[in-house]
Amino acid sequence: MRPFGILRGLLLALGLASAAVSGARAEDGYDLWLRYRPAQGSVARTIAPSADTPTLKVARAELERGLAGLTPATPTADSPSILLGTPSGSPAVAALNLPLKDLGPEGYRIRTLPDGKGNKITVIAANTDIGVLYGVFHYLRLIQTGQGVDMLDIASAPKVKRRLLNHWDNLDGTVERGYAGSSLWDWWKLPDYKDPRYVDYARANASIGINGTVLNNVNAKADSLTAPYIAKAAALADVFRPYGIKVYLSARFSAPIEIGGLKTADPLDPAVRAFWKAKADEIYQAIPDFGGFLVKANSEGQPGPQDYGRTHVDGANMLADAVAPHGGVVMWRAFVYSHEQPDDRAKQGYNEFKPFDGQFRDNVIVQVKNGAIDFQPREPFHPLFGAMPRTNLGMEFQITKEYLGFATHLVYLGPLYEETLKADTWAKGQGSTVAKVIDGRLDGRRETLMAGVANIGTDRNWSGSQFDQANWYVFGRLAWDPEASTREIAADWAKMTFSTDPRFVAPAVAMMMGSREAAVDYMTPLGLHHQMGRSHHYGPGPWVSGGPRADWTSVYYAKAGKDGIGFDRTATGSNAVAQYAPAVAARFSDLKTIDERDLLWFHHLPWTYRLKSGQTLWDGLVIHYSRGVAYVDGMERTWAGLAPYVDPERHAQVGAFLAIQRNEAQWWRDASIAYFQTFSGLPLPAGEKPPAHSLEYYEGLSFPWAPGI
Ligand code: GCV
Repeated sequence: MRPFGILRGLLLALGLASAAVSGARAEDGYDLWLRYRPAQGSVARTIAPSADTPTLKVARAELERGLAGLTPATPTADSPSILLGTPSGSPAVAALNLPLKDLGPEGYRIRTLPDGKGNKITVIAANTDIGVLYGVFHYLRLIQTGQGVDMLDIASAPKVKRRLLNHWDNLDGTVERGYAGSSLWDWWKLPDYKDPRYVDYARANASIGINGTVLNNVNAKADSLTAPYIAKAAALADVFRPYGIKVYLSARFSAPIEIGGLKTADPLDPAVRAFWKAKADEIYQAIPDFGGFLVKANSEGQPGPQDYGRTHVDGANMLADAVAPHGGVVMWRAFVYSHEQPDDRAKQGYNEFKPFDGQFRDNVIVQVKNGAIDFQPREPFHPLFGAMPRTNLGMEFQITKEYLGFATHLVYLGPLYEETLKADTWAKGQGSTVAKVIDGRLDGRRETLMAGVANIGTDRNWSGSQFDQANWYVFGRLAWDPEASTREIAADWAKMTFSTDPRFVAPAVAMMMGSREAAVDYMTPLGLHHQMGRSHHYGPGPWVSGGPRADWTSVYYAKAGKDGIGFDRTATGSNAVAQYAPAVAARFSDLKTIDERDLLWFHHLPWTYRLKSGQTLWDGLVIHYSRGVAYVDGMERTWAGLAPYVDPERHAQVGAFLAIQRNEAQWWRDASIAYFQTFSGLPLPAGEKPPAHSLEYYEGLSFPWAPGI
């Protein structure tokens, strides 16, 4: 053994090798983007006394914690100071007369001023305590990301009112489509035992402006609405309150029968209405700031008003009336489709909801998934955006990666979210973006919502992988400002989570920004969708057919045959294009104007169709699949080169996951090509390797224990 080997052996024996060799301490990702490691060039600061409300206490504690980590030097009498507070709670803040009016209940202003004694004071002020907490996190972020904080004048206010996580967490601790361990909520031990981790959950959410959380799965159990579970939810609400986070619950529509002793859940039945009113009163008694209900009704087997011949409006308005006296809302999901309905699944949400525009109560928000099918790697924006100007429409994104490789694929979802939010609905002419629908500007709506299906669980790293934390992070930042740049957000996240060294940040951000397109390429290029394994949704399954429902198969969507591939949603097919504004419909319909990324979503085309590149559709498909695999190869190499900037523990985990992703990307490519080639009957383009195995091999793979089901 060489001398270094001997030393390394000794260190290994002591469990110190990796940390000592790299100079970085081993980390497991628990601290998320709130690591507060010493920042270069930062100056010690003192914090002026502030009022003692619960939220200001946590704001102050966070600032102390952040500064202690970021600027380890001890402040002296000459150190610049920070003043926190609201004009109503702090005479010192009031005396400054800062312009706060336009910042609303959650916005903040950070301004550096001379302190009159030859030094500087930075004021973090807001109309409410929670605004101050948000300002503190912004201030810390500036230091964490290496930006100067010596002369600040910043004002920020959220553009969306309700910025919510939706947990698909079950009462037994499992998480539907969860890939990060079990549910964080230990329902069994609540309300008596409150896991300290709940506080860290709240801190992390507050740091990115998330202000609400739906605790339980939309495939809900009525038990969540019983007294013992209300008490458990109330205990969580107590923990979250200082952080500005309200608790919401998914409500099972048939609860009046299951826990109310009624024979019906008909929303027009007076006894049913009385049940919900009493239930709302009971919940608000325990949780005075309860946010409201989220409902999945008449979708995928869930009960709903249609079971009684009633409508979504009847159901949603009944619940809305129950929570209205308490200031609550109802988020009613537009994710509805039925296999008994012969029409294209992509059209069904619009068909069911559009006729009700203007009929929902003011405290109902119709919650619409970003696309018309189901969180696919790429979907055109949902046609309901822009189509219901007299209805509050909220966005539902998926943060957990049900269709994007679970926790082990590095796929940064910022570009997916940004693509949807920037999409132009043309509802009121050019520039009527989805972002403007969501933040209420397009139609002058004030009850606004962005919801994200959480990717959080009991894994030490919270999200199943280090890079999946970035998806939670970018969701929160975009909910605050739907027009923010997801590249800049990625850069902030990378700096806070790993290193501010530009030699790390530039390649890491570049890798992240291309990662979603790579996943589209190796999974579902050129507008293909819903090609994954049955039920668990793991890995490729383009051959999935038969079973209980056609709309749960892959063949329903790709429509591959000898004549070609793709779903004709133009006027010659299902005419789903007609659900969009005429300018958008025309663009999608015309092969000359459609962006080829959506090609097979809207068109069924022969294998020999010529793409803009001049390649045939078949060659282009194969090349896209391979390009996706090559990108993952590149990520592996990039990541290997970033070892000097990352602690060994996290570096190794990301590296191992990239190796999994590399193999699975190849599997997606090979299995898809093997299957589609049986229809195209064409050879692979020159230089393309044939699939490693036979089609039968891929079809025979089975994953009964895949997570998240
Ligand atoms: C919570 C998809 C998922 C389901 C999910 C459903 C929904 O179908 O596969 O797990 O159920 O969407 O959003 O309601």
